[in-house]
Amino acid sequence: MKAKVKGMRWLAMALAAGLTTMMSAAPALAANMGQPTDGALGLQPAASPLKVHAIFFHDMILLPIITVISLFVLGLLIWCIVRFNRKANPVPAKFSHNTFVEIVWTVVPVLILMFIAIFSFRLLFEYNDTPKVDLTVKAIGYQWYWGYEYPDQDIGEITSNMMAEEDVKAAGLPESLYRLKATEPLVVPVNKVVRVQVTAVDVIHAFALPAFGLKTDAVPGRLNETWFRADRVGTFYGQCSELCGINHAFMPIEIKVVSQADFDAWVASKKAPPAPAAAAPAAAETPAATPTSAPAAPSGASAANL
Ligand SMILES: [Cu+2]
Repeated sequence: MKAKVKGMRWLAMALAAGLTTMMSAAPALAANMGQPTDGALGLQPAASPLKVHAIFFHDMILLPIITVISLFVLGLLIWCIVRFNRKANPVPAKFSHNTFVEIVWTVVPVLILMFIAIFSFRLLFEYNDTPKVDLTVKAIGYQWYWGYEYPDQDIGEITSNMMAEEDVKAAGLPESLYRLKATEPLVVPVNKVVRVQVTAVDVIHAFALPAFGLKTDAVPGRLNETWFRADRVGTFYGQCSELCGINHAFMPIEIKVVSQADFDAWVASKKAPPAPAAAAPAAAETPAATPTSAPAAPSGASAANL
């Protein structure tokens, strides 16, 4: 019997030690900013205030409560198994109610949930109350890619597909960016409040990016809204997070955070009508062709013959 108790104690200690090691190892492994890290534990590092607060809620509020409750229940189980098995307790007690215990196990969970709710609602309100907006972008989910619009900058929809595996390799990018790298990123300025209006055209998708704590459903016929303020320059990756069909895993979200000057330059480049820029070299190399083709234009027959 004593040996059994010793064994149980040893098991409990081993479990506690394992849990501590796992928790202390988590921050060291979760090093990659803006993308997943192989073998890491914990949430991706934060690059926006919402995510900082979401991590606080998870690490400082939920995780300790979950750990304490799990260990408490594990202890109760072990105690029951050891103390009240048939050999140790051949004559079981016959009572079936205990008012005090019943009140405790009703009131304590209510208090725990109320405590969690204080932090949970604070975070929910923060997600909901968008601060003064500096930039509005619209993200539209399609089967299976994203379209980005900048209504205030008069930039029409930019199609953002997944970058093919061979293109990721050809660009010299790490293999881990396959299925995260997009052909066109969503470009935003750093330290500016970006409002993202999220919708979809065909089925429900979800606009999600862990480093900014974003996860908003893209629902056809509805305009959802979320926001972020990227606190550093860099490239951040997310993925559609609503099972939306066969190519669900192939519609990444890439957000490129740049300085205001770089953003202005990018806006100017997107605004410039592409036709003249593309036509310029062609026009330069065919100056002779233009006069000859111009007189030919009225004569439909000769143009057709050519
Ligand atoms: Cu999707």
